Amino acid sequence: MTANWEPLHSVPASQASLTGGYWGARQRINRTVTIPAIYQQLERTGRASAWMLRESDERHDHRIVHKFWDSDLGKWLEAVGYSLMSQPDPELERLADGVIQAIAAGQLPDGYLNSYFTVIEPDQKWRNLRDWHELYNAGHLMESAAAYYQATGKRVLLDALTRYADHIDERFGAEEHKRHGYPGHPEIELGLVKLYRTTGERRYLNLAKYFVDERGQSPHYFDIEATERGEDPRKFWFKTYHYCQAHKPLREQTTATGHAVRAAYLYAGAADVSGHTGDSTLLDALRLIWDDLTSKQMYVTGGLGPAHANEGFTFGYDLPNESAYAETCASIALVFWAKSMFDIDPDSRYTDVMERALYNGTMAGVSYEGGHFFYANPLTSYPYVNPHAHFSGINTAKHYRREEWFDCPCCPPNLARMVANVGAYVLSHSADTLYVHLYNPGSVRASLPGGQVRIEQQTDYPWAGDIQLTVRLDQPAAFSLALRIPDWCPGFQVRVNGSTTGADVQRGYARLTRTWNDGDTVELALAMPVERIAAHPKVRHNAGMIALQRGPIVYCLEEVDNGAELANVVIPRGAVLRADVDNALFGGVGVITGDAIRSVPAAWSGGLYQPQRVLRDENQPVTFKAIPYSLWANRQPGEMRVWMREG
Ligand code: FUB
Ligand code: ZN
Repeated sequence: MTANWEPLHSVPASQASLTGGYWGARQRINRTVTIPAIYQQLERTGRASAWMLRESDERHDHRIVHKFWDSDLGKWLEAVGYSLMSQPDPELERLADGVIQAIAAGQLPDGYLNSYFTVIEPDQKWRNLRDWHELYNAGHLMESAAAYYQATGKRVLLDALTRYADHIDERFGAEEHKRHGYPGHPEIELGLVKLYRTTGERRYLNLAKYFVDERGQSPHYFDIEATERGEDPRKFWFKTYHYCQAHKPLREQTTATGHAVRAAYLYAGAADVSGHTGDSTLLDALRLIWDDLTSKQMYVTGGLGPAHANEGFTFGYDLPNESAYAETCASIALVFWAKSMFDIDPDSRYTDVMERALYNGTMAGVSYEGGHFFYANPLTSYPYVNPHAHFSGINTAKHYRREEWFDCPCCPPNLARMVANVGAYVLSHSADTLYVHLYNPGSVRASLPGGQVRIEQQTDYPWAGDIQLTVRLDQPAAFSLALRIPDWCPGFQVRVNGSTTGADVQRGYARLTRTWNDGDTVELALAMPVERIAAHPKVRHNAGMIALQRGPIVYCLEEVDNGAELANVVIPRGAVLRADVDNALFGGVGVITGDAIRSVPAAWSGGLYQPQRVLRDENQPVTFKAIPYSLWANRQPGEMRVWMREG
């Protein structure tokens, strides 16, 4: 079924100036520490120069190790593009231009563009879409090309990637003479849609749609290509195509399944395709999957994918804390998907999740100082004895601090591009409605048919719920300003030009419809109490426990503030919980304090188990301090818990 619709518009990062507050500070750290630190790692590991190697180059065999190196460089270039949009930096631009020249010079005459398969295994191109990430790399480079062109107007990367897209389009598609393949790791769908939006070339959108439509069809392409390689398709190393969401066509899928990053990239790309093609059957499927994911398979932090084995989903309500995988990239992908869903189905059910994943699951992935990263994001950490010490990336006795880099470093540059582009997530707009999703000091400009509108914001969000918005216009204009009333907010008030106004809340947004004049002000007061969050009774890992949340921020206890053995800290049901801003901590962040008890059984004889009748409970009164989960592991190493015992 197709309908006549277009997705809502986002504003590019160039139109958003997040001058201060939470995102202003994080973008400054991203620009000054994270982006340069990642480049150093790209250079140290040979990724930045891989494109200059040639097949005949003897250095190549030990320098190119990953089939998806290009994706890391692509994400870094994309981050640079977004960063340049809001903060010109000639030196950074020169560095990126050099990298881009090398990439373009590495392009083969037929348009093919992939450092690994150009240099290391030139005769293996396109032989294994299931595992070898060629289309995944292409997608990341396409996204970077669109961003870099928008930032600088320079076409070198864009031209290289449109040539590559043409090359791919000639090879894959529904036509008889083309291969009926699609990526094992979705991503190219997102890249092709961005190329389409940037160039207007509809073939790129059609190809993205083809990749979505063909996925999981029979005869199964991954079987066909495996047979062509002389392999038995039944011996697929992961055993099931659920892993890559190719077990059946997407329109027949109802649950979030398999590898979490692959899944969320696919869903985000499919949402974009649905938006631009008006295909409501895709939207119907995505809504079902969204409901499954957000009501049964998402951590309170917006983390996705509990399992290490598949880096992904298991089954409903299976959300272990200590062994959670919850890859940083998966939360970022959820942010992408949520925004794409909102833009075709405007409802705060998407942007509420977007905000949760952004402030918690995503931002936990980078240290406060900006140069260290988490790959997995557990919700409980007991660093001295972690049974999963053999998994890289999880916090273990050896690895419980964030790392400067990983063998598979997909998360750091993903985080850098997300933070650099967060301005694009502040609002969406149609011809007559401006939806404000995120609250942060600064301004965002949007073009409506009546002219440019600039929305300025002043606020201490996410540490306080008062937001002052000022509308800036060249001439009066009639439109609706729709302000998100977050799902965590139990009550709100709106004043327009100082007068309390009743607002019509539709699908989670308070709509103020009027003819706006330059300088009109809106004050939005969102009640932001500390909330004790309980998990669904089927989440067995959280039985009898609560998590603390205030506004969009999920909090945690750390050993450095509360002592060790946090499992013994019990928050009484009636305890008064105080919210403050601690100006001495991380430049000023929200903290929650209150009275708790430490339940320590006295007279423990030393054995591992004892009959309870011989014990006497000794409840020591203590005070506790909780900090934002995203900021854990920035001070002395130690335990951490999001879910705490309640008594
Ligand atoms: O395979 C490419 C990326 O590496 C995935 O998205 C991550 O989960 C990691 O496996
Ligand atoms: Zn990752």
